[in-house]
Amino acid sequence: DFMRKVINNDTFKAGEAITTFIDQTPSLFEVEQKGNTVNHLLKYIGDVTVNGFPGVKQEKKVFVPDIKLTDTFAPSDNINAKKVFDDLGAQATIEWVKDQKEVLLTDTSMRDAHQSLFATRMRTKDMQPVIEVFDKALPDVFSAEVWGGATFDVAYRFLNEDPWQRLKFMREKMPNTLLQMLLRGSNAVGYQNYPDNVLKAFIEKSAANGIDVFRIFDSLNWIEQMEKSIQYVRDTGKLAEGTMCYTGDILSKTETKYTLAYYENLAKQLVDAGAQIIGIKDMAGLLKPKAAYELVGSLKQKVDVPIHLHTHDTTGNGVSTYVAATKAGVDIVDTAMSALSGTTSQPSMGSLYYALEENERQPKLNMENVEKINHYWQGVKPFYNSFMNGMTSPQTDIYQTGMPGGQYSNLQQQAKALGIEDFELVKAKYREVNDLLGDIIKVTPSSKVVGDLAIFMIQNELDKDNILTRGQQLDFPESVVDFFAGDLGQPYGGFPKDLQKVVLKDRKPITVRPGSLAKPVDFNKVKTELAQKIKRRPTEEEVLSYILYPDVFLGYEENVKKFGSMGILDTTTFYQGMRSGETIRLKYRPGKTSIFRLDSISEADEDGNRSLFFSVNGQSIQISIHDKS
Ligand code: 3PY
Ligand code: ZN
Repeated sequence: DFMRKVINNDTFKAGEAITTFIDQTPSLFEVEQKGNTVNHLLKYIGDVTVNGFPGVKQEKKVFVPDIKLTDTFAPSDNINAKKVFDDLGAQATIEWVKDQKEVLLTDTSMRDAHQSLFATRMRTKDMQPVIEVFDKALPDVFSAEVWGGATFDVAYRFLNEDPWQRLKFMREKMPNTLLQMLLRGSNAVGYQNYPDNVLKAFIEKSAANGIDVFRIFDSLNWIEQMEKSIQYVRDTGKLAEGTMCYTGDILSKTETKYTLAYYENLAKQLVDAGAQIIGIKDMAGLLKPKAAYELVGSLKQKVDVPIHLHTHDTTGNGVSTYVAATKAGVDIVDTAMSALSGTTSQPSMGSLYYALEENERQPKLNMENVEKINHYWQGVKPFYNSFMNGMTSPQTDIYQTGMPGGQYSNLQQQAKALGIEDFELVKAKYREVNDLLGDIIKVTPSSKVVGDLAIFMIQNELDKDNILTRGQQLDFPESVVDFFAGDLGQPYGGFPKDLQKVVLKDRKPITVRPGSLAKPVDFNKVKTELAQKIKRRPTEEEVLSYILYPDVFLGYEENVKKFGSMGILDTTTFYQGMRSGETIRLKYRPGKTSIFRLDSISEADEDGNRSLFFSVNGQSIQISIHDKS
């Protein structure tokens, strides 16, 4: 109703709407504003206005009201997980977790939830108000998962943000909450294997910048790919959560591969490797309530470490799964704030709370605070409409497709960008590919292999019957070739040999841990090389980013040079630019607000350039932008 009033408002229709923005605190502001000038901003706004933002529909600029989280929250003096960890260390924290009667929670709103709902596109700016109050509002959670997974590269790639700065900011503002990240074992926060010394340095820097809990998984559940990460985390004194990815169905009579015994065995191997917590990562939401009860119950018997369960609500059964797991003694479960929960994201924190009413294990939560924060997220969500995956109801076919929640919206974007609009077709191919590969664990990056191959097969009209013959003439996507070459490790049950031959052609696959063959990176050499490229001394964190994502990092650097830093822009303008006649207010220096108005846009000249006529605080500025259309 409010939105309709806004849209029908005469001022808005005349293009006079003033887009306001969330107030910045000076600290984030200063970090973000280095080197920003009006011209930088105009260039960025001009570019997005003329050329759009990848994946964003441009026609309609959603007017979003000023969203603020102004509530004050009383400080808590409860003993919580972070306090025990800071005062007494990792082992004491594990004991403390085991002693809690109530089930503990991890809030995934600022990592997995937006990764799974809107392709990881949430900007730090929109998290900031929650970051500022999290410690006070939710002191009794076990942790906040705020970093890692896809958030690292997406920040550089699409948000024009430095993920390390986001982490530093969170650490500074959330001193009383354990910060948790998702680490893809030897693939770190990438899609490929990295040498051991890179992995070690990455873990050390993540720990030093504020990560307390590392959820370590391998996309093929291959223990050898997790041992090093677990060890490196242990060496920092932080918490190593050794994780098994859940696939298949332990309840099914026909399940011969991913059985209860398979998971029990894996959990024991993880504990032997040094894991202090066992994570069950149900990335697709396949763990049915009864299966959760049996799996958690049996793990509680078999290993003496806390069990941390992660699921996605894609099938609609997430809360039931957690209730069953709670009865079986699960120690910690992952939830997101309601507005950012459900479907491909985690189950709702509030829903779980009420589902456990009268249960002695109901989590400790101040629901009034939960609702306030949720209200804020509700306001933020429409900023990201363009990236939503369109799933508005439970998808029980996921029990067959097995596609991770975090992949769903990303693969949809990827397919769309290639002109494949029919996502049902992509899902069907995804299943076919999984069968072809011998039923593998599907989670980043192995899920990307399945997704890439599915899209490739659609594009090349391949199916399971012709791939072995027609495939001989085709170059397969890089991720698929690397997978068959053993670069992601060895899948449980081995590779399908015929297809491996067709994909690899003359390349010989490896059968050992890729990291055991990888040459250590010479950090000093890379640092010199990077310094030459960016013409300044990089930080050690930046050297790591460059090693992980060379092109993405350099692209980000170039954008910062060209456009300055984007933290100042409200999210709607960041993704959609401006419309003729529109005015926005920007605080581009603390205490100083500027009024930007886009007066008009010219037609493109013969070189394809358009002139944009702005007035900034009443002064006319004209800029020229190349129209790429
Ligand atoms: C990631 O690796 O980013 C995931 O969230 C996998 O589920
Ligand atoms: Zn997840």
